[in-house]
Amino acid sequence: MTDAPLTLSDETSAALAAGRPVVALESTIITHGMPYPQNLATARQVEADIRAAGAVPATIAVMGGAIRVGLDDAMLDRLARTPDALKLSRADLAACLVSGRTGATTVAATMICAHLAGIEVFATGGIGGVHRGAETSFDISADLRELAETPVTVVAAGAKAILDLPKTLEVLETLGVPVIAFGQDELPAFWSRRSGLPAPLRMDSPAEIAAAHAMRGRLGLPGGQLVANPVPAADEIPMEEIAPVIAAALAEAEAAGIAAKAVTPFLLDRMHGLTAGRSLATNIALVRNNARLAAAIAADLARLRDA
Ligand code: PSU
Ligand code: MN
Repeated sequence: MTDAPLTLSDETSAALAAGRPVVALESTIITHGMPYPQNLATARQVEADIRAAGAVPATIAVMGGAIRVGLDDAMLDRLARTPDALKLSRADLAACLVSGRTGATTVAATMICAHLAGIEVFATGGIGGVHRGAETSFDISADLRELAETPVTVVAAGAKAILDLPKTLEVLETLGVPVIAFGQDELPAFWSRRSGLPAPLRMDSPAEIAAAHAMRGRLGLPGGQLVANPVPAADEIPMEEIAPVIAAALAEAEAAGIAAKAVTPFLLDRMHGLTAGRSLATNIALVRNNARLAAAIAADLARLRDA
């Protein structure tokens, strides 16, 4: 039992009580990752994708002094139109709750809230990681340490290619986080299926990922798993095409002196602008693809618990 200020939707609490599959979803992608109205349409679509795959979606956000797990459509709509929502990571969660303000949870904060609610699988777009130039900026996302600490399996399309991917893999290895490419040997790179980097682990079925999640629990290992699911081929932007756009967005961020929490939202927004929306379409497709895989993993975890 937890004493945390958690408010579960009826649908979420019924599913958890019955041991049915539930997939957590983050909200920073809604408030800081995509423009309105595509953010709202995507949030609704992703929830529908999870339902169609036989699981219950639970989008997580902080509203009115409580962690809401499972937002109804009116809450989703309100959140999508709250441009000044706080971006919450582990460091900000308690402060936002006591302030009563609206906060959107990043990967790190969503993992914490999902775990409090008893949800073991979470779908997002791409996790935060080690930023390029981290050797001087020290900008390393709190998402990485959270993966080492909180036992939730996170399905992403790899780390965002705006990051330093080799350094991100090194930090994940140091932290003991399993990085599992789904169905291929190479680490996917968000908008692109390929990164040129071998993934540390590969699995080809949701059942195997669920079994590995359960085995970590049996071993008493803290922390989660990162599942790196390649964007569907029809929706990808190959690395050769996206690399110069990333370079341009990074140069703009540098010239504008963007730092800390603002970096990732700024870069995503500029990528969308510089590609005339193509990177946004790819982002939407990969989140949907991750939601479907997460639903399958959650279903396999539920079957394991029944066995
Ligand atoms: N994936 C997306 N869009 C996003 C994010 C992930 O497709 O906006 C968000 C996640 O909430 C992730 C955050 O936790 O970006 C990383 O931010 P930072 O680099 O500041 O830790
Ligand atoms: Mn950062």
